[in-house]
Amino acid sequence: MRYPIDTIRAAIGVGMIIFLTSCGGGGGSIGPPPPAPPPPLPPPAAITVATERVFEQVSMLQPVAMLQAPGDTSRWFVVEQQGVVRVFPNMANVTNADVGVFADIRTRVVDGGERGLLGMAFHPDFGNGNFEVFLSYTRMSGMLESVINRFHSNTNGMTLDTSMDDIILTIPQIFENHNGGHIAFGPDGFLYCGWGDGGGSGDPNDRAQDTSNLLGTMTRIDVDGGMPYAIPMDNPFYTDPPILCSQGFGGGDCPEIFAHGFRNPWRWSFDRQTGELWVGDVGQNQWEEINRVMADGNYGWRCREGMHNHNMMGMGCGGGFMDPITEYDHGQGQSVTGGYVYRGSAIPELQGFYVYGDFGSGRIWAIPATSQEGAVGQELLVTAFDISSFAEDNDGELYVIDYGGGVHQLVDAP
Ligand SMILES: [Ca+2]
Repeated sequence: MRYPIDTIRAAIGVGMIIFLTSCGGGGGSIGPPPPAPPPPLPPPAAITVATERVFEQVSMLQPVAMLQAPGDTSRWFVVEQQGVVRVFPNMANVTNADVGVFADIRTRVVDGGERGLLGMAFHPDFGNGNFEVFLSYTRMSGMLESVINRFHSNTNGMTLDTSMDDIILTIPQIFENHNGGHIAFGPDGFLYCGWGDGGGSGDPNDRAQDTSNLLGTMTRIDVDGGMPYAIPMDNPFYTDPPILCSQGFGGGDCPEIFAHGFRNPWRWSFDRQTGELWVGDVGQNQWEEINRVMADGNYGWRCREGMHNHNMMGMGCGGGFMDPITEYDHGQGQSVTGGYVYRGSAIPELQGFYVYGDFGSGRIWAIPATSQEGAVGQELLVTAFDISSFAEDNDGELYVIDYGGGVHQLVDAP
């Protein structure tokens, strides 16, 4: 099963490009020798990294995320798509005997394909008088829907009580794919959520440009400020009083929306130094893209795919799009997995680079976090992993999550 990808399409017509250069026969001509070519420009500083398998003796089934709790480097939490969150000590020689179940919501979740338990976020004050954890998943409730559910730990952070419903919001899903589902608190303390366009091919219902629903958007809500949540006053469509789209749509522009025009913002993160929001938006047939997302930005889909026109018919296609910071075509990969801006210490030359990868090709790239639209990423590695996610520990070191069931740390290489 190939999961964040709709399908891996048959080889795209990437024909071999043959540069025919004329060969000046040259023999016998008389005259001074041609001037020596100028010396080549020095290459950009090389970034040499490798991956190193870690926690090898911990079994995990189709992991889609791995995270640490705020202020706690002693444990890791692994999110399995089927609906289980496992917890284990952050020790090199940890084995399955050390692994516990933090949460098991398999009876709530419908999984398979792009459905399942897709995201998890600790409240920023978790462990500091607060024991709230938010899970994002798909379920059947008459129809398929995406859900964000708040749960509490009654065991001082050891396990999660998942018996009670505290539903924050739901979004009906007509199609099974493009559910987004990643959730995370921003440095502003608000909960951000990424939502796909609702699925199908080509956004058939034109959702991502329609700001009267939450499909195809990044949302930003204040889960501490009201029931089920409050709207930050600087959200682009804030009104007083706000009319919530807590079931996916409302009467007008949804005040939850932070930015829109996404196809499937599967994985994204905040730069821990600058607070900037970096989003990998999975493309359709041609272009995978990385966006640095600003409030009220329109990131183009379905009018645009990457930096290219896709379908300019329909709402929202008049212009004013934000172009991606970088894109790559389907000769390089098929389904982008957003990563993190590296702010760790183990790989000095990677400092300040945004790291991202591809689920289909296993490639990993980096690009300076200061890049402007249209920059080109530097390929770091070609791995054999199905990269479902990246993880960042509390010290800023990065890990690659293989959907096949492994965790690999990014390490420095000579
Ligand atoms: Ca876009």
